[in-house]
Amino acid sequence: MKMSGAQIICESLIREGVEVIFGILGGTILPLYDTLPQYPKLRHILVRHEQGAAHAAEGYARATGKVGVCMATSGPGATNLTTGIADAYLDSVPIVAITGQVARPFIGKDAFQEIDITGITLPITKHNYLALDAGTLPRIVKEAFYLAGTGRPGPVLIDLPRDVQIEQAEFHYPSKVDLPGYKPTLRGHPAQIRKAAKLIGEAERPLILAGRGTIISGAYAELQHLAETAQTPVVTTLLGISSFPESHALSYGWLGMHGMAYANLAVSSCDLIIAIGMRFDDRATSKVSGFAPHAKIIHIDIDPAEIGKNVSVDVPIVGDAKVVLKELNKLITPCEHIDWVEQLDNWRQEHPSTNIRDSDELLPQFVIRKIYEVTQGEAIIVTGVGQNQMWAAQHYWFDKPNSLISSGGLGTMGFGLPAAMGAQVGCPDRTVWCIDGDGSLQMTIQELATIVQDNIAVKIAVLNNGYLGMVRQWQNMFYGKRYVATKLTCPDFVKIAEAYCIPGLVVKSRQEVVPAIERAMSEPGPFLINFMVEPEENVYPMVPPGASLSEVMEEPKKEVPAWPRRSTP
Ligand SMILES: Cc1ncc(C[n+]2csc(CCOP(=O)(O)OP(=O)(O)O)c2C)c(N)n1
Ligand SMILES: [Mg+2]
Repeated sequence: MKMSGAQIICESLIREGVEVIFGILGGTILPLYDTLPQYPKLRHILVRHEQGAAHAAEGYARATGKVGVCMATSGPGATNLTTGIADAYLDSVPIVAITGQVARPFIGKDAFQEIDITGITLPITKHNYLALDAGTLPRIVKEAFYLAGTGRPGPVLIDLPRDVQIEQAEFHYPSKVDLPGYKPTLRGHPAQIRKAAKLIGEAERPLILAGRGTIISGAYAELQHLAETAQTPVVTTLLGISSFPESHALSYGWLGMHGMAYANLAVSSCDLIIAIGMRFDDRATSKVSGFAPHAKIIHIDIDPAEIGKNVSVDVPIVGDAKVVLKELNKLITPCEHIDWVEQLDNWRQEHPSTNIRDSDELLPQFVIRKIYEVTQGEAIIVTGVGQNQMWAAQHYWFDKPNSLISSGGLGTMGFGLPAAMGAQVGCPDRTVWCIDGDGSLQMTIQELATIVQDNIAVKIAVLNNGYLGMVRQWQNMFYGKRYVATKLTCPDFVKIAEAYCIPGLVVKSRQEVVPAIERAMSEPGPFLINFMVEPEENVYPMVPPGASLSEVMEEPKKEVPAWPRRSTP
């Protein structure tokens, strides 16, 4: 049956199970937009800036595990998507970005709004396509979704010249892809898995490092089984948070620059690391030569390019985390590491890392803890970038699988609000809190209009410290306290929210915190709270840049800790 390229795209998206597209239109993508009303199953959410569309597609994908879709016109529309595409690339998030392109006869002529977006996104996509024939569109869409969502997930871009959207072609949707060069390895090599099991059996101080790959593959039960059977403590990466319940007796927080001191000490002392779906990012390892100096390393990852990239490993296993752990668990005999676990418990006592000092000031850590308490740990937390991100990761306790959404690899300010919007669209029955910085929020604040137009019930907590706080912290510690260009004047965020018809409250004291959070929770729609937090608070613990994990700096003692780390086991 013949149809237009635009119709072929819509038919193909429906066959891929797409429910929602985040986008904003323009001349070269108009034929596709003009066709959308024929497909009411495809919900379109009109964002206010294409960066918002890409992050919203990411938020949707990160929260649901499905492929997120964003759409933009050519030229500036397409280039505005690139930050979100790069963010998805570095954090292995499956999205498909569809861009309009000038009509085929104009390509290469510097036509109005022509930009070589496949060239620009070559290094930040898993793959991209310039579709030059409407007949190829079913195959391209099929492949794009397959590539985005399988193996190590990532972004794929489809560039659609305007006349290809209009061109008529036969529509047959392929039932499978034929990509001889792309066959992700899911099953780990049995001999390597046997070697890993042997090392685990011999280890005295084993440690699991769980990354986002554990979440992507849904290996929660397998991870817990391994940890419990081999009595092996679990430390996660920042993006691995919520792969393992943080209230579990074997959970020892997360490692890295702002991870828990006891987690970093555990890495520095263990004799075996079982790294699962993580890539030894420099914010996690800190100085590589000082990383896990006494440990052999087993590295399970679906992407062979990650093996040996940043640290050398003893037993590489290429495969899907869930599939590999299932096999590995068959070979693990129950064992105990009582002294090692006790050692970690002692470190946790001596270096508590997430205590909050008793203070009359409005501390950002206190705000997060109260959001945790009021939401009873049930919310999906989406963060901005900077101190707010680190405090959210430290002080909300994540027990529910896949409940933290944060820009890890790219560290993209402006990620929070649109990603929260996407997460809420993907999970309408969950409470989604966007915990943002005053600087980060201002980078994509225009998406407040989107959440109003589409009634997306995101709750927004601005940790308003009046600074580009994380950079101020570096100036404070490493640049002689010279606060160059980090002081921010902010608008009255409550008035801004009101101007968008979003109710809000300003909070200036500790007493107001809980009532404000409860008020936000009682509102059916979006709500914004502007927390005027202590301006010059620093994030601790901190491993200074260039230092080893064992050189972690803790909060200078000020006052007696207010709360122990956790009251319930
Ligand atoms: C797009 C972008 N620009 C610049 C940076 C560098 N940077 C990292 S954290 C930060 C400050 C963030 O300020 P804010 O959002 O207020 O968060 P805070 O650290 O104060 O909690 C900056 C400028 C970045 N990560 N992303
Ligand atoms: Mg700030």
